[in-house]
Amino acid sequence: MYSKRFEKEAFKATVKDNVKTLYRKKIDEATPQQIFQAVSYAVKDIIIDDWLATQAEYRKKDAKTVYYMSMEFLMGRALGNNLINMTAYKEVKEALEEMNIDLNVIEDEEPDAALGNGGLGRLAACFLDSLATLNYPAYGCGIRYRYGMFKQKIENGYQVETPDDWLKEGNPFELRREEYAKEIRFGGSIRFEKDPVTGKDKFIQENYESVMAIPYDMPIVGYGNHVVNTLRIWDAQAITNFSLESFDRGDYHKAVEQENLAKMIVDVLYPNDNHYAGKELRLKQQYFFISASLQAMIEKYKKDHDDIKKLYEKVTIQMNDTHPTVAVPELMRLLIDQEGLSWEDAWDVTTKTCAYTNHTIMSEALEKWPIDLFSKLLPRIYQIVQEIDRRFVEQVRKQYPGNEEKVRKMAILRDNQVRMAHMAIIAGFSVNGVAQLHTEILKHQELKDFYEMMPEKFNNKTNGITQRRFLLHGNPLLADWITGLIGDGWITDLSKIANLKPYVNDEKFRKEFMQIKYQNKVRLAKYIKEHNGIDVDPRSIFDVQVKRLHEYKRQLLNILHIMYLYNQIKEHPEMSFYPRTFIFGAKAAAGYLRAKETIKLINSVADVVNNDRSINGKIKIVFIEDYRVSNAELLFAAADVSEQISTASKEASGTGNMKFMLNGAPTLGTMDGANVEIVEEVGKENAFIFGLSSEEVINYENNGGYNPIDIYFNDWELKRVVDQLMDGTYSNGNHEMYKNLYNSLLNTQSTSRADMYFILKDFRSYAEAQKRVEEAYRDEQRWSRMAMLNTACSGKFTSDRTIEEYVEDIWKLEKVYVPSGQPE
Ligand code: T68
Repeated sequence: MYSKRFEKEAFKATVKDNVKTLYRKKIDEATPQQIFQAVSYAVKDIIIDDWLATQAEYRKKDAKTVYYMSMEFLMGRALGNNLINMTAYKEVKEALEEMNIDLNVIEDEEPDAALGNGGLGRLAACFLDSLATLNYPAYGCGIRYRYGMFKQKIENGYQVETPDDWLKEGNPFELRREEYAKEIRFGGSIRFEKDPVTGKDKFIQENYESVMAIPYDMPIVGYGNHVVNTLRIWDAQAITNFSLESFDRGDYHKAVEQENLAKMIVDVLYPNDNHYAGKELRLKQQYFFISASLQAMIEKYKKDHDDIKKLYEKVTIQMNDTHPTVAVPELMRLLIDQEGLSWEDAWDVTTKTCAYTNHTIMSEALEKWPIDLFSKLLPRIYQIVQEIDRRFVEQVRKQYPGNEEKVRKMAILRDNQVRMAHMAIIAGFSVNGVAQLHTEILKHQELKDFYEMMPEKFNNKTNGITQRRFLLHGNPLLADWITGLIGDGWITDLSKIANLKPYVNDEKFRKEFMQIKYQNKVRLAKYIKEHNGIDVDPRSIFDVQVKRLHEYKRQLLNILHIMYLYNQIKEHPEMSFYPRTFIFGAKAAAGYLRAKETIKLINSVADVVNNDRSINGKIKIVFIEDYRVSNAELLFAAADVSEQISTASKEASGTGNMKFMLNGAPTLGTMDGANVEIVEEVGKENAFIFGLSSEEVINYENNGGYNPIDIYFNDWELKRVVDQLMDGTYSNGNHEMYKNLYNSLLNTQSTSRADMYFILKDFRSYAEAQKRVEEAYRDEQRWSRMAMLNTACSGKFTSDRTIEEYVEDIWKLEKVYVPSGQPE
């Protein structure tokens, strides 16, 4: 479709030209990084034509737009993905080959745009891909962090964080839009005045500090449809630019200080997933990008419409968790203070515009801002929150007379805190969970009172992932093979992948499928050799757990089980054991002690086991350093077993589970999050399910937990493993190294419950499930059928399906078709 502009000779000439103008070099003198830049600019040049055409068409059609507000967009690399979606990947690869340039090598020059922690941020990125591909007008709104998710180094087995200087070489795809800069105000005080003319109340913020928000736009290319949407991320800049004037007056330091204070807002992404820290700078970040995005949104709306009371007909704001929830009072502020609406009218607009997605039920992740901090930083916003709360409490009292318990549980302001989730639910017209099980738990446990009072708001939107990145780009061998069998319809309609099902019954096709898996394992083995110096056998079972390190995700269960297997093999060298390669990848939040100890444990066990020649390489353990979107693509493609072993009820959905399934790796997991729906699609005979159910877990929790001591004393093999945390086996005799982990399982000293995540409780059930994995793998016929069926049954888990559901039930958007923006 783009073949005209990607006509090889023309494209090659542009790349050469770009190398010349950017670097004053000939192509054969350019570094791979320089070639990456030159190629990217050539690609961007073509994208811009469609970008212009798309935005013009949206305006002409006056189409409703969704604003996806998110503190995180975990985009990964852009070049390969853009080429894929422009359906020009193969042509460009060939063109570059003719210049002796390997596109894969060039792609590796691009740093990941890691403006997110994990699932929540990556979901936002998949949603943008699907929105553009499905022809829906959409903006992603976020922050242009100067430093994204930290880079992880493993030194002596420990995680060491280093800054992610992702903009060092410049970002060829972004566009700075100085002309849309917005002023953002913090702090000060509010004076209140009657307008002499209208007699209305006026609120004047005084003695505030302000910064400028400057937008950078990134193109989001739809697949093969000429649509280019926008991810708008905001940079911060001091208002009084470091001026000569202040320099002359000797205010040099003050000027620099201001400059630095402003910049600090967007310096760094907070590296916690599923955890709330309550830092002032974080709230500043939230208000900063929300206020800027809403100001820009209203300005854009007013260009073509004069009735602000009908804003909701053209705009929906989707809040990705509670992080963007200041959007509620900020929209109220803009409508009342700037647009002159009454409270009632402003509330009507706001509550028809805002919708909220919940991503967790864990209490430690819920945002509850201290009122003190909140009201000082955002004085006018706090007044508005107070009024929202006052009116809501009035309503609760009316509906539940005499029931002050309800007020206590449901109010926004309580115990000196602003409870952001409550505000999001009260003001949002939609509240959704991210998998069926999660939504049911929200309705009947965590948010029970809200569900009873406003059941119509609650709905489920099971997460999804984009097959364009996680199959078409990440696993080209499998993608081509599938297209050869069933055509390429699956690329934009993943339900078509079910057409693989008939081929599952034919041994020839199953063999081919496994042959591709093998080649992907060879590709990963090469990566592991280069990065870890470890030899792994691609014929062994590749058992993979990659995700953020968190206690509830239970990487500890996985490694304890490996320690147990190792003990067994040592004790019974003759026992039959199918060789396994256990692969981990995970970043731990910098201040999360137990998580970091778990990384050290994995690496120490790896050291001992990988170097024990007596076990003949039956077990290998690999910790992939700096797990991120780009190397994730290799891992999903090469996995045999997908470890999804969270404590039931804790993982809201999971999305990695879907990426593994799509690439033909059966799930070894608990009945948690979207695992439940995966099993529903593929059949439980094609997965390995174990452990407590969510009801059982919740039951224990409501009754004060369970006692792991009984299990510990009654299962000597498990006891031995737990004791090995303390006896120096994996710490060169140091008895303290894993004491936090040991205590988390058994203790009693700490304030929290022992084994909060039911690791010992689920251990035997997990070990049995692992035995079933081994048995199944030994039977080649059976395994190949299971693996291929996982791919064939993954149709539901595309983010295209998820987005169509959001559009249908919440956003009510219309598709807009865009003619090619290419000049003829
Ligand atoms: C994840 N949440 C869920 N949070 O854990 C996962 N939190 O089950 C789900 O599939 C995914 O969201 C998408 O719905 C997160 O990733 C965070 O990263 C996060 C970040 C900051 C603060 C709190």
